[in-house]
Amino acid sequence: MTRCYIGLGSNLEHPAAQLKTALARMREIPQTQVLRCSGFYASAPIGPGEQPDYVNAVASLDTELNAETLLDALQAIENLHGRERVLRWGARTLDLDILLYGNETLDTARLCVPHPRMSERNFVLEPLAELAPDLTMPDGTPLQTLLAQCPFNRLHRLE
Ligand code: A4P
Ligand code: MG
Repeated sequence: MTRCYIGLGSNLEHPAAQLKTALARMREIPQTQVLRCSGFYASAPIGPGEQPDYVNAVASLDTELNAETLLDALQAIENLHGRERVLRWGARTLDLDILLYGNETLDTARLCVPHPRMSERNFVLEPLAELAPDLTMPDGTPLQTLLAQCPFNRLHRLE
């Protein structure tokens, strides 16, 4: 069993509803138990052009799946939400990122774990800290240290 943290994000077509449906679908992933989800946070978009605000959250799960198979399952859910990959960091109906896969560090063609940009993103670190305030990253850095160093980006908890 591997404890994982998944980042959820949406800024199109009723983002909070996208996240709720995505969570329900994540509960159907085989050999996997979704444990908890953080509150939902409204966050200012990081990315090109004019985009609506995002809704972001983090969920914890335990899985027997290897990281690539878990990614396949998450991408299948993104596709069910009509995710179109047009522009990097462009607006999206649903983004599911593997933030952490146990204590592993992965760097393959398909997967970089820990998610390479998570330490600069308060819309990832704050909901993660809600679930696991005492977490340490695979390199030994405490989550609280990353939070203290994280650049400010407008964020507010919705529910
Ligand atoms: N990939 C590599 N590592 C991972 C991982 N740990 N988890 C690969 C998931 N996927 C991973 O992803 C492109 C490829 O990354 C995948 O095919 C997978 O093999 P994508 O979802 O198609 O594209 P993307 O999300 O546009 O690219 P990227 O670089 O992952 O974007 P980010 O860094 O996730 O940023 N602003 C706010 N406020 N809130 C947000 O949630 N999100 C983004 C996306 C930008 N701005 C945002 C937010
Ligand atoms: Mg992504």
